[in-house]
Amino acid sequence: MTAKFYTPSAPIWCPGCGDFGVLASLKKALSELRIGSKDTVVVGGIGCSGSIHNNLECYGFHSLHGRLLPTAIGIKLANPRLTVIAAGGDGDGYAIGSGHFIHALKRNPSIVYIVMQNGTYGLTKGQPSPTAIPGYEGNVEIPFDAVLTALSIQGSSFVARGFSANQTQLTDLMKKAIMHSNSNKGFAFLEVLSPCVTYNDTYKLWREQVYDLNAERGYDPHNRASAFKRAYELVLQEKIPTGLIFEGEADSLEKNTLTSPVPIAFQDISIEANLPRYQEILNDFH
Ligand SMILES: Cc1ncc(C[n+]2csc(CCOP(=O)(O)OP(=O)(O)O)c2C)c(N)n1
Ligand code: SF4
Ligand SMILES: [Mg+2]
Repeated sequence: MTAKFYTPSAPIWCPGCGDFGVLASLKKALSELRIGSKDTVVVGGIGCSGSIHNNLECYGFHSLHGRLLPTAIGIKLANPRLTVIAAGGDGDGYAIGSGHFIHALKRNPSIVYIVMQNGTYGLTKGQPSPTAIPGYEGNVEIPFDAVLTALSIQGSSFVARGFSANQTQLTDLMKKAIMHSNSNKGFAFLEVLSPCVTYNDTYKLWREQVYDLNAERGYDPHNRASAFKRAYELVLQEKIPTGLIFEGEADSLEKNTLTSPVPIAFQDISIEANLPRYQEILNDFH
């Protein structure tokens, strides 16, 4: 594969798209944490949101639709020293990519996963996504709630939700998510309510519905059972819980699987250095 150096381009999003807010707080979080461009990889999904990495000065990878998580996990396992951020849409992550989402929560790789949730397939012009509300483009189904799902998976270690229109809270959540994964504590899942002004303008509705759980007296983000109970109560009241909803401890995928102290990316894989081992493998086939 060839490497290409380039200057970040201007976003292609419609004026007012929530994804601008996601990009702004991601840039702010990375710069406030002083994480260098050369140490960062952003893996984009397919969708309007999935072009976010084109606007950042760091390594970027445009994955296949719904396949950004296995791509990002592979990068992390090859070089755990990198800050690895997967970022895509709700269609990408909760429809075609839903199996990868569930298993990433279970395996707990130390990467950040940002989902720009807009209740629609923006890029393909406004079909209902799994998070679409009843009545949107003929949808009759109860929306998929990724936060409740993430809380219900026992291996999950970080679950948060922000709103692109609340930059202070979102930047704080991004920093917390990056610090969680960069401390090798596992998978930091951050859903961001990021309205699609062209096909599903939910700014007004979401401003009324968002509810900051961290502002609630006595809320304990370290207790999975009470976090689930409270988040579910709020959903039944047609509120959308935001903030750091849960942070717990579970062994990370790297801890459970990597055996060599030298990351794969730094190992000498030249034929000369490995000839005896290659010979041994070949002999096994004789
Ligand atoms: C395998 C495959 N199936 C379908 C598509 C068509 N497609 C492109 S983007 C997209 C959905 C995008 O929705 P979402 O992930 O929510 O991103 P948004 O545009 O809303 O940010 C679909 C179905 C595709 N590119 N590849
Ligand atoms: S179509 Fe929607 S999601 Fe896509 S750039 Fe425009 S406002 Fe954003
Ligand atoms: Mg979408």
